[in-house]
Amino acid sequence: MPAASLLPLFGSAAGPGTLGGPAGSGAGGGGRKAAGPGAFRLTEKFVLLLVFSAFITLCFGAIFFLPDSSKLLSGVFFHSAAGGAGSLERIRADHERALREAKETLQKLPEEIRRDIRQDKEKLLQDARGRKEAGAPGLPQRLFRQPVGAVGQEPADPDVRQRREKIKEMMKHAWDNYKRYAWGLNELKPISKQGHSSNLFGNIQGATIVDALDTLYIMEMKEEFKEAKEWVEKNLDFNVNAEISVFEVNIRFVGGLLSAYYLSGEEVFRKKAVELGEKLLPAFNTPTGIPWALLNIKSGIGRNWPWASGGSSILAEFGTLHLEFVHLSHLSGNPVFAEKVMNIRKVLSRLDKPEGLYPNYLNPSSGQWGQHHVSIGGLGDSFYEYLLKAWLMSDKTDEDGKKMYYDAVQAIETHLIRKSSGGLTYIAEWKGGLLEHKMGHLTCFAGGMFALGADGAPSDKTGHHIELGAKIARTCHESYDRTRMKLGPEAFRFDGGVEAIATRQNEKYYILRPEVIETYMYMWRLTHDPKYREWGWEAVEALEKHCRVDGGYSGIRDVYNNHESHDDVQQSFFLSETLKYLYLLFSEDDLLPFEHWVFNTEAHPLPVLHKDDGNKEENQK
Ligand code: DMJ
Repeated sequence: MPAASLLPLFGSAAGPGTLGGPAGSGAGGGGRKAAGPGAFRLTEKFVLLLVFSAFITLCFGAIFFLPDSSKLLSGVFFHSAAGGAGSLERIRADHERALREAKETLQKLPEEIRRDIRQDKEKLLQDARGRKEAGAPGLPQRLFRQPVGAVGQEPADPDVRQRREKIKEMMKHAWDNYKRYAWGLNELKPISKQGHSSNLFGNIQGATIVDALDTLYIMEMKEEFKEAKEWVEKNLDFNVNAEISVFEVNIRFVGGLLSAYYLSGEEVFRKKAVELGEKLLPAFNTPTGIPWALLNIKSGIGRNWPWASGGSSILAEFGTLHLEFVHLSHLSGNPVFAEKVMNIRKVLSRLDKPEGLYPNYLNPSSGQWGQHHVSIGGLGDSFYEYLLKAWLMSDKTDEDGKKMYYDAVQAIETHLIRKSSGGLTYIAEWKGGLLEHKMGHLTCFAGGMFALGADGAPSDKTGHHIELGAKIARTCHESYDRTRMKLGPEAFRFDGGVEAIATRQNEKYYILRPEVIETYMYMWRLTHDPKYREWGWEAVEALEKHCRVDGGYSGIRDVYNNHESHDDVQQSFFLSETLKYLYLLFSEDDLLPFEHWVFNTEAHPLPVLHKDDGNKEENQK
């Protein structure tokens, strides 16, 4: 009963004047006005009793059921009861813990305190997101449509077909031995026939399996693909206490899983890719949002390589997340991934660039460049690659990526690209304005990149970019041809009277790297000049002769030596990149065509997000 309707009755009961006014002046109140308490009739007494007991019930109800009323009661009524000692203990313990935490906080640097606060906030947000999703666990439903070119025709030419078969056989040899001796571990040691673990992946396991998935798929090695998928389903575990390289885990694991999903449509790969992407997010908890190089995926604590100039993050590392993170947003419906990499873009575009060049080191706290070292090889390389490919993957809508790429190429041409007296074009390294006339094996990928970018260059420059690609391909081929084993060294120089030759002992090794073959593949696709297939085949013969061993494929310590000294590592990128690019070099152009796919820097194909497929949003984030 509403309390207001009780009042007139109480007014009457208490006698005139106590609750006077309208209460006593109602139409039905005339007979009671002159009557004393003793004059109540039995029914009236009964009604009054009922009303009174209802009121008492209501008051107690309020005390017990209003929020926090139980605490109030226990404080007021039960304070000195038996539980009191326990709660005092608890209060004391809480107090001591708070004091301890305050002391620890005071010992921290202001920067660490700020970072902790940010991490706590991020965690709260993530928990909130998690709770929101708990109503509908998992990823949004997605209709899988296999992109064009996931499978291709057999090569028409029987010789080409035979060569391609040979490359597939090489893949089988590498895979079978990994399976036999190192199954489930990261890589294979083909001489000692056991597993090899690199600290790049912490204790995440199975790098070779995840890196090889898409190569197995395009080579139609169906049984092997199936067993790899089963391993991923049952064993690939990211809930580990591991400090990992954000870059390596992204390009190999996230990239490998994304490609495997887009080729096969198997949901497990989408789920695992997004799960891993989420684990990488705390790496972005820095004052600028430029991610740490290393991250403990359990604690979410990040740091940079101790050797990096002034605590900097590395250009090629934080600049090589874009393609994968845009796809993670596309597949998860969660914009956070794309936002993180677009912020990297913003930070970079606001910075002054010395001579238009991007130094390899950037401090994630101050947002300032470290040493002014510039390289299109190690520490810089795939940053440039991802600017171009971000534009291509966006179906050519990412205008900022495009502009940054072509401006960078212009600066590279002006300041780094030189011609040797013997006529070889090379890309030097830049150290605070001085050139080091050295080119890394890694830099050789740039031939393919220049050719791939020719199409978007201003119309008078298209041919020039293709030519530049061709010249770099020739130089890199020379670096192979001028060794005894016909495999390229880690770095070669153009000074001290040599051209395209390694002069330092610690630059003479070959670790099954793909970059030169990668450039042959792009040049072949874009020009159909048969010399690129010939050069690719020379590399196959050299790999078979010097790197193939009973237990798989191994790197070589000195490619200028008469005898092989093996380094005893079968790198996972040999299966994901070197063999895949060779296979594509001897395939028809309809397998993974460039209009529909871009390759991440580990050769994992990712589909172009076509505007007309409703992908406009991701492209413009
Ligand atoms: C690969 O992991 C990637 O290509 C990366 O961008 C650079 N180096 C290795 C292979 O050489």
